[in-house]
This record gives sequence, C-alpha cells and structure tokens, in this order.
Amino acid sequence: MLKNIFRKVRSSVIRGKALLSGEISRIFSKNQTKDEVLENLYEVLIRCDVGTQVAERLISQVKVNKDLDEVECKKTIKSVIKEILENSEGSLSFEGHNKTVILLCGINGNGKTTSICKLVHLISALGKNIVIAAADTFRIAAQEQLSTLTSGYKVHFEGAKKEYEDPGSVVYRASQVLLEKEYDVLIIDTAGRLHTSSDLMQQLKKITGIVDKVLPDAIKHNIICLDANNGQNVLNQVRDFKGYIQIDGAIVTKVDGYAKGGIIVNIVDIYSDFKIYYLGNGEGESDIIPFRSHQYIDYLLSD
Ligand SMILES: Nc1nc2c(ncn2[C@@H]2O[C@H](COP(=O)(O)OP(=O)(O)O)[C@@H](O)[C@H]2O)c(=O)[nH]1
Ligand SMILES: [Mg+2]
Repeated sequence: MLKNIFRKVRSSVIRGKALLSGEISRIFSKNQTKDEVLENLYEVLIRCDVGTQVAERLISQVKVNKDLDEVECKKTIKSVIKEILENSEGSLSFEGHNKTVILLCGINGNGKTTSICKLVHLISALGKNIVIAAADTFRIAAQEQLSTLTSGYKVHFEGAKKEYEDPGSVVYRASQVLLEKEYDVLIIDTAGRLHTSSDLMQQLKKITGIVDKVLPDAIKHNIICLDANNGQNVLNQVRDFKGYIQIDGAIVTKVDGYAKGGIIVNIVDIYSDFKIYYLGNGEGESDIIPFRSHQYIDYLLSD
C-alpha cells in the first residue's frame, strides 16, 4: 500500500534545503569561544523556527560536549530532534471495511483545498471510492475550485445546493452517501476561518458532531492545514482550533518555499500527541510527501 502511495508522489524529498546546517557550519568557521558559539547557535535556532523551548533544550545538550566542534554539535542536535519527533508520523488508516472520514480545517489560504486534491490523487490510487463534501459554502468560487481540481477523478462530489447553505447540511448529505453506498472515504473541505472567529468555529464543531452522529463507527482524522511560512503563528492556530474540535494532526504545506525548516519540531514538541501526516511540497496534485521524521531530519541537518 505504501508503495502505491510513493509511486503517485512526484518527489519524496523536500525541495530545497533548510538553512540550519549551513548556519551551524558558519558559526564554527569563525573560531569563536564556546560561549560565543552557544550564543550564536541559540540565535540561529530561533531564526530557524524551532522555538525557545527546543532551542534551550538543544543548547543545554550541546553545552555538555567537552570539545565542542561542528560534527559533535550537529550530532547532538540531530539526536535531540530525533527524540522529539519520535511518534510524530501520522498515517491515514483505511482498514478493512471501515469507512474513513478526513476533515481538513485551518485558516484561509493555508492550502486545504489544494491538499484535498492531493489526497484524492493518493487515495484514488489505492482503489478507494471517495466522497467529497465541499463544506466551504461561503464562497461559491471555493466549490468550483474543488470541483474543477478533482474533476479528473472518479469521486462523488457533494456541494452546496445554494450559496450560504448550512455547511452542516452538505456534510450530512455527504455522510449519508458514504454510509449507504459503496464508498470508502469521505473528505471534507471546510471554509477558511479565522481561529479568532467563534461562530465559524462553532460551525466546525457542529460539522464534526454531524459526522459523529451519522458515522459513529468511521475512522476519523481531523487534520489542520498549516502553512509552514506562518512561523510561530501556527502554534496559535493549533491551540485555537484544538479549543473547539479534536485535532489529530496536520498537513504542513508550502515547505517547498520554506527554508527555515524548524517549525515542525516546535509544534510536535509543544503538542506531543500531534501527528504530522503529510508535507505539501508544491502546487501540483502530486506535490505531497508522507511525513517521515528521518527524511525531515536529513532535510534539516544534512550537509
Ligand atoms: N508552493 C506551494 N503552494 C501551495 C501549497 N499548497 C497550497 N498552495 C497554494 O496556496 C494557495 C492557497 O491554497 P488553497 O488550497 O486555496 O487554500 P485554502 O484557502 O486553505 O483552501 C494556492 O495558490 C495554492 O496553490 C504547497 O504545498 N506549496
Ligand atoms: Mg479552500
């Protein structure tokens, strides 16, 4: 099954290279005292988005090295990050005859609709029959975007019957289709909402309630789309969405244009039960990479 998924993925390697490794090398090329090295290292780690908590832990571990050199420093950082990322790999389950529901949420522009198209690309390749619920009923253009993007696939598309229709109604109809027909997977696209807008967040909660009611036995993945380039702000997004619905993990998008690299370590360190399912690696339907911590560490720290 995994093989099939990889066959459909254009590249399993993150495009580009993170800044961290080169920045660390630069620190050691300057012949500085240990204190200066540690001070500069802390600055670099913060600049690379790992967050203060992780940066402090890394510094305290690196400090322990008696003869601090570049190789030892990178080795220590790698091993701490490896520990943080243990158990962070998310995987979508399509087990036996169980039905699976994947709900994507997140703020506007983070890549929900694009990621759904990528998921359709991957999941169709597994021979699964897909229902899409276009529950972003605020913008008719959003429905059209999703319907156009997925038009090349054999999917059941459930959209709004009229503008501003209650997204809950769309999700209800789509859940019924999944329940009654030979479909395996329901993917729900939701309206981009500000995590600060409480009525829209209540609506999201209502959507998950409908799914729970109509499909109590389905395997459910509530996934937040996070734009890697939002830096520390993604932490607020996760916190606020978690205040309304259970969030199992994330698809981190736009890593193709993200050189800082460290935000995933930061998120997983703070939310230890949080899974990273996929990385968005471009705008195309096959620009999606299953998250593998060792590959991500290579991207962060390989020379
Ligand atoms: N470079 C890049 N662009 C992406 C990625 N994912 C989404 N985008 C772009 O981000 C913009 C917003 O995406 P969209 O799916 O409409 O976001 P939504 O509002 O959350 O549904 C679009 O221009 C997408 O092409 C990605 O992984 N890499
Ligand atoms: Mg959208």
